[in-house]
Amino acid sequence: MGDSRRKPLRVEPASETGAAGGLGAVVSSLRFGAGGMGPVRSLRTLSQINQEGGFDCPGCAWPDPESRSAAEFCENGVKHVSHEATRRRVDPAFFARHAVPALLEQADQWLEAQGRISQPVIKRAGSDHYQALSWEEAFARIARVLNGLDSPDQAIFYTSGRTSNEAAFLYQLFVRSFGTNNLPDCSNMCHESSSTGLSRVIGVGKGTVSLADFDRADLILLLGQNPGSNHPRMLTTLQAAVRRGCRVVSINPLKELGLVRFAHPKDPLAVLGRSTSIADRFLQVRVGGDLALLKGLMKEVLQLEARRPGKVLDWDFIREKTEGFADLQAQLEALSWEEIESQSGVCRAEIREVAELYARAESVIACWAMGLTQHRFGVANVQDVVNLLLLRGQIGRPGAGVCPVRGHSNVQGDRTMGIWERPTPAFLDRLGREFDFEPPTEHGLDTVGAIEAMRDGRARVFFSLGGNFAVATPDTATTQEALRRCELTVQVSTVLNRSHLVTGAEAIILPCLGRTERDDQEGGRQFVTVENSMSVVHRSTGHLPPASEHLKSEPAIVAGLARAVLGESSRIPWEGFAKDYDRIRDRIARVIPGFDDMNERVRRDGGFVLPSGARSRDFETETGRARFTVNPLPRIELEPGQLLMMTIRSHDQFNTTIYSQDDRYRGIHGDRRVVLLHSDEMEERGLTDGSAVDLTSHFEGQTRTVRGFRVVRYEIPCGCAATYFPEANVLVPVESFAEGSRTPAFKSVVISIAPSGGASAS
Ligand SMILES: Nc1nc2c(c(=O)[nH]1)N[C@H]1C(S)=C(S)[C@@H](COP(=O)(O)OP(=O)(O)OC[C@H]3O[C@@H](n4cnc5c(=O)[nH]c(N)nc54)[C@H](O)[C@@H]3O)O[C@H]1N2
Ligand SMILES: Nc1nc2c(c(=O)[nH]1)N[C@H]1C(S)=C(S)[C@@H](COP(=O)(O)OP(=O)(O)OC[C@H]3O[C@@H](n4cnc5c(=O)[nH]c(N)nc54)[C@H](O)[C@@H]3O)O[C@H]1N2
Ligand SMILES: [Mo]
Repeated sequence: MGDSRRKPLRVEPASETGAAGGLGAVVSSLRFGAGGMGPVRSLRTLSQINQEGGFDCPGCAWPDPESRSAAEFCENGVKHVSHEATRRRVDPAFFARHAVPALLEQADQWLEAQGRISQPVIKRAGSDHYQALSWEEAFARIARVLNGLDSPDQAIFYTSGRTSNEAAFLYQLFVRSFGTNNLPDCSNMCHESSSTGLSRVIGVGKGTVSLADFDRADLILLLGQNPGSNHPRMLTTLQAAVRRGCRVVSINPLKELGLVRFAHPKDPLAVLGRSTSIADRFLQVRVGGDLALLKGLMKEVLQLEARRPGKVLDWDFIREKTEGFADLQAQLEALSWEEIESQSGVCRAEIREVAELYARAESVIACWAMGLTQHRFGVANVQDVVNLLLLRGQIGRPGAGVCPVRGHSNVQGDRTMGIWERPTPAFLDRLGREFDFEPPTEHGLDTVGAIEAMRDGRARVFFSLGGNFAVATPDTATTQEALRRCELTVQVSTVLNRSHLVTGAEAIILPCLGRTERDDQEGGRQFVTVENSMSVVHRSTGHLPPASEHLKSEPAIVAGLARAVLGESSRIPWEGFAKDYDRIRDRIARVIPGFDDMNERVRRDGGFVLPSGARSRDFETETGRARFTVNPLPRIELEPGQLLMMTIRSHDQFNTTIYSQDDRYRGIHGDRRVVLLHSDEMEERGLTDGSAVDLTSHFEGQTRTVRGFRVVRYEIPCGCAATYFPEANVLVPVESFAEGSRTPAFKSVVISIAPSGGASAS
């Protein structure tokens, strides 16, 4: 990661970056696909993405349309798939050549590009090298350490969001049979604020819309989301909506290109350069200014109602299906426009325009992602979105509702399967009855809690089913130090990453099959299932030959480990589960509501939809009503010179997997260690384009610093800054998280900036 390898930074004006999608995307995805996999293999693989009988794209959780095109994938899906289908291998010879300390010097992008891990390996205490070991030895070793702990709660079992329903169900069953609820997952860092907020106010922690609703909505709000890069297939849905007259409003500190100009890559006209503008209104909110903005919108809506009584609010719905309206009304009336405008950074006239659009629309969908959830007030953000919709009864009817757009392709399914540190008593009861044991009832550790427990020596073993914990988490220095304190760290992975190098005294890597690969077990060829962002459960079947003969599937790894740890006395038929996943699904059907006849229903084309009361206004809250909530409007207090910084994804990464140093849609090339600033903020500090700066974050008297970032002039509100995830994670304090959901506040980091080499300002 030394500066000698650093490429020159090049920034293009946004007007020259072309349209999102279009020819640029086709060229970029084919270049990537052919590069890693070879042209024939890549065509064969790509033709199976998101098709009936094919595999679910690991890229994101956006649903597949009923009438699928032959190419139901996007530029970024191609990158994720070819990353997995690469021909390069990380084998024991690789580890013999490269000692762990030497690998630690390499950049993340280099590590991930080394290819698929081909055999189980172990780094013994005191050794600098990983060496091969058999699966039996690996399971036995892990079992010995786990069974030697003073308490099962000294072990942590993390999950990333690509794990299938079958693997996730077995995993939580194993972990609870072992005796702990320490099941943190990437969801803790992602949509936990959505799950928490939605459960409180509408009785279910998931979205309420289906893809068909997008064909009927006449207004779609996009809050804190960049679908052009992170959910490209969603642009196709939005484009179709726009073409039939639906309005789209983007609420974001950045004017993301995908929403401004979008050319469908498979649309010939688009290749010739004609593009659709998707968002026809853009509210450039300050980072963290959404609560003020949403309250401003609601205040205007109440005014419109006062002018046209009975024409704007849905009084029948409010009376019959909700509670708490009067308190919300009182809060909104008491708020001053001065406060709303200064906190949101958006003027009243612009807020009124969008409020009028909202008041006139028949059916409204609100979509959001990390721009709302990863804040100190992430849960409140989500609850205020619901408040806005409830005013006009925009939940639980066609063309309307909430749509938290999920990240990892099965992050929603993993939670449905019981990957949760705070399981409900009802769930534990059903699980215990089905498998004849007593699951632990005490709540376990979430992601932040896991870091703290390892840091403080309360946890001694860290096991990870996928993901890249050492890099994806906040407070990189603290987290990595915490991991190093463990006795044993274990990673179930496809490709090499930094979490294999930042280890406990002993470390084991268990290499697994990926989505694209054939899964042959004693009971024949297997498929797995996943649940998308809209609660559709469907099959995913890989077809490529496995990257190595030594790989095991995730369900087989969990089953093998469970037997080794729990011993012959465990009456759960682990071996049978690994042989035939239908047997796992039969149990899921008996334990988890909504999965009856899972094996039969999931074999139907398109799978099946999980039931949800909120979709039919049957709100499963304590009172059976949807709840208006009064969320206080926090003051964002910055000292002179300080900025509020968000950490965001570039176009060319999947979370911690970095494909290149470019961010094509934002016109930034060659460097990711950059900070985006408004011209006025640069001028005030005497900074010019490309100036080298140090960034220091401030939290409860603590400071954290990264050095040598370069300044990029950008259209971002004054008082704000943006950097890339994960390069800036060092600056995010582990104790800074959302109230109520404990989601790290990755998008509200208070920083100051100083020229590199100089003294830190403020
Ligand atoms: N290609 C690709 N696809 C992905 C991923 C990937 O890394 N690469 N990651 C997957 C995962 S796990 C997830 S969770 C999703 C993430 O998808 P997104 O949530 O779209 O990802 P982020 O880059 O974190 O960006 C959030 C957006 O929120 C805006 N934002 C930041 N702060 C605020 C704020 O205070 N208010 C408002 N209104 N907006 C704000 C940013 O400008 C940015 O446009 O994508 C998934 N899909
Ligand atoms: N600053 C900042 N930090 C953030 C965020 C942010 O916006 N800003 N976003 C947060 C969010 S939304 C999320 S979801 C987390 C993501 O956190 P994680 O899910 O932990 O991280 P990923 O980078 O998605 O994990 C990538 C690794 O998963 C492994 N992998 C890939 N496919 C498979 C598979 O099929 N099976 C197995 N077993 N392993 C596989 C590969 O080895 C790869 O290196 O990061 C969070 N961190
Ligand atoms: Mo995520």
